[in-house]
Amino acid sequence: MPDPRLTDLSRRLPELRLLTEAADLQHYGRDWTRRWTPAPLAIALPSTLEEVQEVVRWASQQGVAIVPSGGRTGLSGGAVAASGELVLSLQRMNRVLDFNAVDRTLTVQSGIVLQHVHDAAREHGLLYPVDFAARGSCSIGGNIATNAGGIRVIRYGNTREWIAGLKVVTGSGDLLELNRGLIKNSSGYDFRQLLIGSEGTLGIVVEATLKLTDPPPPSQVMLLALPDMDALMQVFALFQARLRLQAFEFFTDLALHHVLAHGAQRAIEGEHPYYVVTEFDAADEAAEEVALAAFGQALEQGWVSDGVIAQSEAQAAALWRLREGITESLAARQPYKNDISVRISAVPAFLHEMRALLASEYPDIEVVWFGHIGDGNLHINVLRPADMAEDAFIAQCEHVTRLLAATLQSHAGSISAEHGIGLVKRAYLESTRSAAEIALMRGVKQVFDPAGILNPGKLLD
Ligand code: 2HG
Ligand code: ZN
Repeated sequence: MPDPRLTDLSRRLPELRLLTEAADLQHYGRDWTRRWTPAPLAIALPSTLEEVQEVVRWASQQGVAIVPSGGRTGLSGGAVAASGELVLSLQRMNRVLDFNAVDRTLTVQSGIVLQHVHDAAREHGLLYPVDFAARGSCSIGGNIATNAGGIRVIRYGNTREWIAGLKVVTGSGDLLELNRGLIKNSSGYDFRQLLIGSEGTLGIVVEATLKLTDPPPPSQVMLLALPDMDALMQVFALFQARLRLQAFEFFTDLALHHVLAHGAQRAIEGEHPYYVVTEFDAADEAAEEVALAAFGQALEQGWVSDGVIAQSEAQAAALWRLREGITESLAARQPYKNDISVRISAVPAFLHEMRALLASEYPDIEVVWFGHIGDGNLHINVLRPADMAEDAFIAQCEHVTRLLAATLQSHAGSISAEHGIGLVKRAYLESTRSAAEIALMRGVKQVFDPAGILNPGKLLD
């Protein structure tokens, strides 16, 4: 017997593609967290924004929760549907709608894959600069929902910086056209920025107008080996003063171990506790000389112990793989993830406290750290030992996360730098946002989504 609510939906929208097969419910009901068992009611794949509006009106009348869904590469459970929700996948709404050479904007449907945005910008001789390892499968709508950051934030900022306009369907089914591509618009509350990072709880992004910029100048990629943790920020300060950085990313020897075991090529011999992959503008030989001089100075100071500079695009890609391949190399272990940030100036003190905490709380557990150290953003991936039950492991990680949240709070940091709060970090939101802020967040949610149907349970409980 088909669910009468779905029969009603099909009657209202006979053209709407709806999936209810068990394999589809599995596939669309989860993201990369893999912790929750998918259990959606059905999957809707609209092809127009009018269909999205009508689905929302139906959901509001029937009291069905909606989980907006893009590439489901999220790491915080923001796209998980484990409680009878309708997954509203934007996958079929994936077209480039417009390129405007004068405004230097690209208008896209929100289901478009990030890589396709990069390609479309490049075809017009321009750059959409937000970039990270999931580029081939994440969608721009998901990037907007989490204000995604990635590997070039140090140069270009987060997704927030690159959104000139949004079309959004609210929880009442209204279509909002936010900012409409304007550069200057001082006309009251900027709902566009409110929607960015709202994790599907205030509205469903259906279209976005993206700002594009000049393509980056020629660059070079360097891998550095560092003898200790303090050297990380010393090298960062030196390189930032001398070079125009595009990226400054770090990982530990344990991260390297996993990524090499997953097929990446070793680039520096020997044992070193920390590594940095950095990319910087290098238009000519003179620029390369400056980089080598900075490296020489770091070597003299004892802040780096070895390094290589890529001699070809292939070698640059191989160096990047050592950093970008980490998540995939750990995926089969279903790590427990923290994604935290502090101000750059607070990184050295925070790192010391964090390392002491992790060492004492996870004595026999592999803890892999890496991340965007030049932005003050660290990823901590905790690996469950084979002989530890999943429940006990999660309980242990949640206990440590509470302690980590307190440490972060004392350094005025954030429990979620770029992956979002979702389900994974909901219990720790208070460590980053005040009670007054959370009360206002609830109030805003009520205004945009009066029936409480948009991604309930994510971000706020
Ligand atoms: C990255 O920086 C991503 O590679 C994923 O944000 C981080 O897997 C992670 O914890
Ligand atoms: Zn990251």
